[in-house]
Amino acid sequence: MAYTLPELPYSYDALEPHMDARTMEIHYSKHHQGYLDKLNAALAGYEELFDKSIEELLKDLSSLPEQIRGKVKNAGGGYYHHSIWWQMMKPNGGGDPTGDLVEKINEVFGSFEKMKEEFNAAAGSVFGSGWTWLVKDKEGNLSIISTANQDSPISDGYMPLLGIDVWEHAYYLKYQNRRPEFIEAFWNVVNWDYANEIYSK
Ligand code: MN3
Repeated sequence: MAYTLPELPYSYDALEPHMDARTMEIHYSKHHQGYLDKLNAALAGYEELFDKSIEELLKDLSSLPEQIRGKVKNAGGGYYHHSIWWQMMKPNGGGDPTGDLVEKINEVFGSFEKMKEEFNAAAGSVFGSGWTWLVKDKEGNLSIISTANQDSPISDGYMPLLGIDVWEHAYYLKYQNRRPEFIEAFWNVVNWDYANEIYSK
């Protein structure tokens, strides 16, 4: 069984005006689909790997045959990151953090505002293509990290609670070169329920 494209949890225009419908459509139906197709193609001849989840593959890249390791890292990372990113956003999202996460954010960063500043600065300074994440480590601590290309935080033992795709394809149609505006807009659609759910695991 090959990997499949998870359903988008809302319509293409559901995150307007922050995330525009045209970008959402292309991002999901072309880019996410493209990573999926490349991942499935890379695993041709290694069908036994379809028994594992994409998380399992990314958490243990070194166990993969060398011929496909790079492809799984890139295409598999892209497939996985978009699958979780759609869930990290929701219509009428945003606002302040909720649940147990509030206390942890205050403890680690001082306040939500401080956390946001650090996140925005990190996302704004990613050079080239990549992502910025709020992650939880194995001890349950939070930090903000950036990853290049589709390198995955889960390959380094982190669980992503929130993240932002700062590849140009994520914002160029609406925001052109104004990445900081796109990053700011993200906070209006953040799905804190998702972040809390992962944090509590
Ligand atoms: Mn993308």
